[in-house]
Amino acid sequence: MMTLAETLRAGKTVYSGWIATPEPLIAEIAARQGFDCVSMDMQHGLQDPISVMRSIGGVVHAGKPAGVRIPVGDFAMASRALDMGAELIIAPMINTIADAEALVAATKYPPIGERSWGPARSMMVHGNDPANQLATGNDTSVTLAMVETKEAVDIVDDILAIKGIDGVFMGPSDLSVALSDGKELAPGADWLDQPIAHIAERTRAAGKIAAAFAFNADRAKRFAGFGYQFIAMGPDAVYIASGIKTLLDGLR
Ligand code: 3PY
Ligand code: MG
Repeated sequence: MMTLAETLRAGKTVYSGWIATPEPLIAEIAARQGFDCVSMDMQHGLQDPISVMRSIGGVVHAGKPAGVRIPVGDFAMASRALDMGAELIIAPMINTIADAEALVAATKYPPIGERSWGPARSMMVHGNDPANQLATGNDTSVTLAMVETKEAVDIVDDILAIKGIDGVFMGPSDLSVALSDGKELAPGADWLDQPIAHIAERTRAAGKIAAAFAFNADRAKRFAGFGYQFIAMGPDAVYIASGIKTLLDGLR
């Protein structure tokens, strides 16, 4: 099976589930239902370290790669999620070079970063051995810095220039709030297209992975058209709500 990093490097577009509920079965169902990857959200979602660890097991058991969005500034959790078998780390609110460097330090082994050794669970779920884990760990982990503020957009080229940052993940909700000076939550607004396209363009120019959150399929297709290659859709409550709506509408 290809790793997520290999799939992305091969230029494929990856659609990821986005699981806020701390229940491994939901993550596993999202994987089995057809997402290319499943990401657990610890920032605004209700996931905790144990639910993340169990959810990664379910997702990998279903044959898909798992990602984790860590809480703001919790770089220790980034290392732990990789040790639990995640292939992708999404770090919110990376607004300074220091933030980006701390993220790399936590997610990449020396000489790129300072990731501490201890991937026992990761090696178990991926069938890896220590020598291979050390040799391939930096290439098989995908480190994405979220760009979702004015500060981050201003320094996006500098963030992308950091070795160990594999790409950026654009958050349209925070971006709309930040760029409207707190006046609008408008993740689907037309005026947001220009900065959204700009972030993808700069990321592609740097040869890195452009990733984004899309709240529906139309937005996902639009973002793919801008060059976004990893697109997360959700959260899981939306899947359940739309499934219930479809069932009940069928009664009418
Ligand atoms: C945002 O849109 O701000 C995000 O963080 C995506 O979940
Ligand atoms: Mg956000």
